[in-house]
Amino acid sequence: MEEMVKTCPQHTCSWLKNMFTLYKHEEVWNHQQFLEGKILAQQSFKAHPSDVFICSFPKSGTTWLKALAFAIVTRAKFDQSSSPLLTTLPHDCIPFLEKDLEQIVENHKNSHFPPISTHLHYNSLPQSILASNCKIVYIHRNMKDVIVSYYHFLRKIVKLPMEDAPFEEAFDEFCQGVSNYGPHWDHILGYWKASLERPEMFLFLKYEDMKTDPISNVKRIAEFMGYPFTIDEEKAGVVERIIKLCSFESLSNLEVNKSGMHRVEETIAIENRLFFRNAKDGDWKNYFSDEMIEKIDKLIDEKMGATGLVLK
Ligand code: PAP
Repeated sequence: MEEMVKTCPQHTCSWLKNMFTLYKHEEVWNHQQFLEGKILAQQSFKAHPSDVFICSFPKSGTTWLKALAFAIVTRAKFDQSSSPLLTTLPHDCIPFLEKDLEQIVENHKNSHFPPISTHLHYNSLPQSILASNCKIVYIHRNMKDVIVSYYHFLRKIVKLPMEDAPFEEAFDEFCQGVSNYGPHWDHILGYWKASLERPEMFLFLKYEDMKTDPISNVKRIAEFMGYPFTIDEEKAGVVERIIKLCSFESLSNLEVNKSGMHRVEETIAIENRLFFRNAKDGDWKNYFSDEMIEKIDKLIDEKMGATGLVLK
């Protein structure tokens, strides 16, 4: 597998002092470990019709959506004082297709636990997911904030201060489609087009909308996943409690998310705190020059204009 990956076109990110290399496969750029995970999943993953996939481009709200999905699905078992979310990073509560195949097989055998997350493009999903008509919850976020979030996440992983990691270069690279799971727009377009063809399979969520109206969005997620809230639950404030438990303020202040580590593979671990930065909408305004705004708005119009999806 490693040999195969090494034959793919490569790009080494100079803005990260050449400490991060991406490989292009099926028109998508990936870090080696995610590409290997993709190929393994494509070769061996067998979906169950009851699986629900949480799909996203990196830095689009995955951690939040995973926490919400976990809290929704497990609410009969745990409340806000006993939830594993209090002691476990959301990424470790819901398996990731490109990494946790063994755990997913165990979950299939032992229990009914539908959510599985992935960053794979729609066209790269293992065939059995589509053949089984699995439900897909897709979250997307405006491209400008995704770029800023991605920039900080990677530079912190390789431990570079901002002055040593030129944002302009990171921006240009992203706009060329070269980022982990990039191009960003192809990710969104793939799911968007599929959702037009098979609307019953998809729930499309926007990070910014979830922030402005969490209650109706959380109800939509629960309903779509097959775990609708009862009227009694709604009256008892269960929806609000789940929103509070999974909020950025609550999760980012938990000890596990301040000091714990997330194992990505045997030899690589990421600090949990890197998944929680500031969760601000429009933080890009602190980073983009006028020229960058012009360039990216043009790119968004070019790539996404016809969809009606507002991503600026
Ligand atoms: P991932 O792809 O590495 O899992 P993902 O969770 O999709 O990352 O995105 C991380 C962003 O979500 C961060 O945004 P920022 O860099 O602009 O701050 C992170 O702060 C934000 N985030 C994490 N948890 C939450 C939450 N509970 N509510 C809202 N936003 C959150």
